[in-house]
Amino acid sequence: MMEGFVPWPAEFAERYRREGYWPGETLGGLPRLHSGRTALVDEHRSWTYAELDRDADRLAAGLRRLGIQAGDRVVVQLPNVGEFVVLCLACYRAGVVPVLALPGHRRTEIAYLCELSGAVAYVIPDRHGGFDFRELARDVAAVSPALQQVLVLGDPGEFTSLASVPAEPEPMPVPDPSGVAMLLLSGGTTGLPKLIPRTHDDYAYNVRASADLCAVNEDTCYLVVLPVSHNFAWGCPGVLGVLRVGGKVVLAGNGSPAEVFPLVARERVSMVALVPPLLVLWSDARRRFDVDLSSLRLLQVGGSKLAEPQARAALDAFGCTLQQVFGMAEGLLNFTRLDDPEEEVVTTQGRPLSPADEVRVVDQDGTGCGELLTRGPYTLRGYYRAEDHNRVAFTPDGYYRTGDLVRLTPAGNLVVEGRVKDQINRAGEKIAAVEIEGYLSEYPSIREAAVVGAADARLGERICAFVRVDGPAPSLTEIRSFLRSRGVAAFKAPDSIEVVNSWPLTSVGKIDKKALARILAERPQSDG
Ligand code: J2J
Repeated sequence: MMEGFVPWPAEFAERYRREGYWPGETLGGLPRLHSGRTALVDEHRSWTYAELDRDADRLAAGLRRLGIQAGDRVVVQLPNVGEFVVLCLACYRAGVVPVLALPGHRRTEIAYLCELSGAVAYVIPDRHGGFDFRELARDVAAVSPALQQVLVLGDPGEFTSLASVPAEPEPMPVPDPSGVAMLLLSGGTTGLPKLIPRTHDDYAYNVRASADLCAVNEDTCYLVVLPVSHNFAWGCPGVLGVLRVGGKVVLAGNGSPAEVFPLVARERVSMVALVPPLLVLWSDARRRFDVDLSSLRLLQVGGSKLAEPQARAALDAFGCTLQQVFGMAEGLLNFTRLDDPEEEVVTTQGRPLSPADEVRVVDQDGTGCGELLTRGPYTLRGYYRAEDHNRVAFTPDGYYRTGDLVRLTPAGNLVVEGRVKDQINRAGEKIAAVEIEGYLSEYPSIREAAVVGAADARLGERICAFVRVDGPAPSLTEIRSFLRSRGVAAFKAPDSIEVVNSWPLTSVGKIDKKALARILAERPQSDG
């Protein structure tokens, strides 16, 4: 068993097997069927199922030949390209454990992921979004002693070309289904993101049950506009759920209506996962584009709270089924059902996917609203190599403390009312406030910083940094370039800065972030 992984207690694992949640499926086995059909389309090319299967086998063999062994970790930072899918399948087949980073991550995040995971390889595109990832890889390699290989999609420079890796397929032992298949990134609340171990057993169930719930079948054409490495797009049911049953996956570089609507029409896309800001953009744009979107059957939306008027506007604009998804890379997924009454769909975030999901709402003040705790057949029992953090993130009986405040409707659906975790949810992107506070406090003229989320009509929340300064107050541009120079992902940069002379304090003398949030809330809302 992988060191640093917290398994389910034996009695739970036995029960999940006995009750059929964990039949012993592994993730690499998924697309071995359906051979002549188109499996995958990206901006540059397409793969049939047979081609995807063969490419995954060849790459799995090639990874082995490079000396990357079962159980080794590989940090994967690729954009929405077909090679991401091939690589993950190859890793699953070889028992190699991909660590799914986001394209926006930079030196600070990637070096940390390499160190924490002990990665032996790092996979990047040559350039993407105007950024040269080989420069990033040089910086990362310089501080990551365990890293032996950098594999590059495109022009490799001094590194190894990903295209040169595939080798003649060889028989390989099927990985243990109860072993770790991959490491996903958490939103993080206490600093840099934690790593979430997902086993073959648990994730295969996550994928299969989500696909069943969403009635995915071989006629499904699933469009990916969110980062494909995000749990929502990858496995809920996402790419893996669609490939499992012989549907088609279309990978798009971004979600802008001008680029994506014609693609929906051309490929006859039937299903897509969106975050609320994208759903709003799509709804607003719907009437401006004379494009045939009649193939759309299911719009999934999740990642941050969808406001009821926005849900109604989407129903008006598209006239297809809308589904709210309240999920987390840690595991638990809540979905509104395809046949739920419209009222539940527009006002709630759905209910747990599995009959084996155990949820508790810790209502301390009798208001009906409290922190959501959960455990189940696809919810982690501990973050990877995070013993201290695990003591606070889980109850002694193994429930994960989600940090989300929820209430239950009479119909049994959950409504997300807020959160207790010190995190900002910017357009579905999660950022730990303390992480940004740490960077800001290193800025020469900043003495102290407190970062809070401010309501934003477009993003849901934007990042507002309150600072106490010694000398001239930094501008937003200065802060952005400071963070860039520290190798921090651009999506973590504050959207606004507020200079204060003193802090509102709580009764125990800490900075009162609720009071700071109230200051922002009392102002007229920006429309972004
Ligand atoms: C309010 N808050 C939500 C929702 C997530 C599907 C969908 C989303 C994610 C995801 C995911 C929310 N309304 N509908 O992995 O498979 C907030 C909660 C939650 C956190 C998890 C999936 N949907 N959230 O967003 O790991 O605070 O996963 O705990 O990125 O996002 O974030 P993440």
